[in-house]
Amino acid sequence: MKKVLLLAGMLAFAGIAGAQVNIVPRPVSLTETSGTVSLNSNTVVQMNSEKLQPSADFLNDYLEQYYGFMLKKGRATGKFHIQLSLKVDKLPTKGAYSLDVNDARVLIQANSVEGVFYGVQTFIQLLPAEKNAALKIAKVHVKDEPRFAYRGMHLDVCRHFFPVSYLKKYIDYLALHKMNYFHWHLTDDQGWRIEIKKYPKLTEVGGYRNGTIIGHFPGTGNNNKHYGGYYTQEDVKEVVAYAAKRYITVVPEIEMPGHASAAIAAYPELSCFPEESTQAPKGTVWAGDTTGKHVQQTWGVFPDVFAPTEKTFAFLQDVVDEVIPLFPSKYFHVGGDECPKDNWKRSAFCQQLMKEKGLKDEHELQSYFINRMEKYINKKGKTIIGWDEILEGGLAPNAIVMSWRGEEGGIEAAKQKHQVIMTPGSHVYFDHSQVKPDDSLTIGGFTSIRKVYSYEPVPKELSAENAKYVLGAQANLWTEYIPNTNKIEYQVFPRMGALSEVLWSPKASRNWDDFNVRLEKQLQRYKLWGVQTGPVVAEMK
Ligand code: TNX
Repeated sequence: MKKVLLLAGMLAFAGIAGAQVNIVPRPVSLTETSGTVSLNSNTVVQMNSEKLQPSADFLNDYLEQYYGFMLKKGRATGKFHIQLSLKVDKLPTKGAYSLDVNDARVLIQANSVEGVFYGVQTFIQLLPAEKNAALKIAKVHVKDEPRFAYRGMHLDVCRHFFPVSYLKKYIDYLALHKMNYFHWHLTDDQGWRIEIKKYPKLTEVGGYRNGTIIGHFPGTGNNNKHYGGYYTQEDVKEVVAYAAKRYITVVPEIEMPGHASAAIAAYPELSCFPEESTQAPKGTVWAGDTTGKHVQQTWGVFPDVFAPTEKTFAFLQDVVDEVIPLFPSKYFHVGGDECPKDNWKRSAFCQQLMKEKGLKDEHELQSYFINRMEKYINKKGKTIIGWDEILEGGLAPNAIVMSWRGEEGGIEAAKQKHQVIMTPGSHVYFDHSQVKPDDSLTIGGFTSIRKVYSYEPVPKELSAENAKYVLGAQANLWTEYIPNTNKIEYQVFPRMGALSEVLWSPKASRNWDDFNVRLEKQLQRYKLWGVQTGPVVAEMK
């Protein structure tokens, strides 16, 4: 039995590395038989369930966009056709599918709608990567399923703002890589980006800044340009619905208690010191009024954070009340990172509160803050996610931890039997440079595609039992140095290809040389999509 499996594995390997078939992420098994079939505008796409419409639509949109035609809908009459099929049998994993191409038909089969959608993504990669090429398709048999349940990409829309039309494109890229979570970082010091009807100033005031530093922090000046934007609740619904048709869950992030300058600019009473003016960090040049509270114009971490008052909790609960109905996701990200404790230390109110609640330091005060919000959010049926700082001072009972300062937070949380999502700065920060020296302005760091490819989301320190708490991983795209969508793509590609394989494919099949062969074709696909990618760099350090 073992021998047969091994042989099947080797054949699959040979098939994937062959000239025609180059799938990213690498499927669990793929075998190729000789010969091809052809696709054209007379080919019928047929489904056995209305629920598969989003998969058929995605395929047709792709065909139309890149090859200029759509498939016919309806019943195939014995001719070559594409069959999408939901089949109630117990395939092992959510998202599992099979794809079969032979002379009679293409059959994509799964026991979940997601599975069929992933089968469509693999099928799309059998198409030529050149526009308007003859649509000859290899005959293959694929059996596939994802390794991790959480396969995410993040986008910071606060440091720079991107329109809904682009978010849809970004979501399409995720879908094409079989990713299933979009972490939408909606609030930060440099902009509050989601309409909250009860607090209109959050976006009227908090959505805009008077300028932005020029160049690398602390900058060589300020561009003095009024900058910002926000999403209405209607926009948010549109993005969430678009993602849902691609089986991508959108996770909103509302930052607390730190990274709150924009909210405080709108409502100064949320600060420990409402009368104090916003400070610009040393060496930075400020644009406009220097008195009163302002949205930040530069990058970093700022001391003016939410005061843990009843007023703040009432405010945040109101915000949660408006945000939750917009997002079907069972997760709600509360941030929790980089909250300086300076103001809490100086504040008589905070010190008194700590005494009353028996909190021994400001870390425990942060923990109190997150715990309170968790309770509120749990009551509404949602689970919180927080950056790994939420471990400090004691983890909220049901929280999921996003480990970003290396793997330690993830290891610790898993040992405490909390679920974790790995996003370590060492391997999956797509704001870092992917080439040395930098060929454009980035935040710094060096994370080549090979380094991303080498990433193993389950830390070796975890026992098999604790490893079960690792839901998956995510790459983060912080946009301090990403002012436009071309730069997003330059930073994201080709690294997203490597990440998709880390998250989807079996650990045992991870092989850089094999990936490199398939990457050639993947780079051609990126070109087809009109993406300008960053370079492929094999150095690790
Ligand atoms: C740290 S990762 C941050 C962000 C920055 C990023 C830059 C995290 C939870 N916080 O606020 O944008 O570094 O790489």
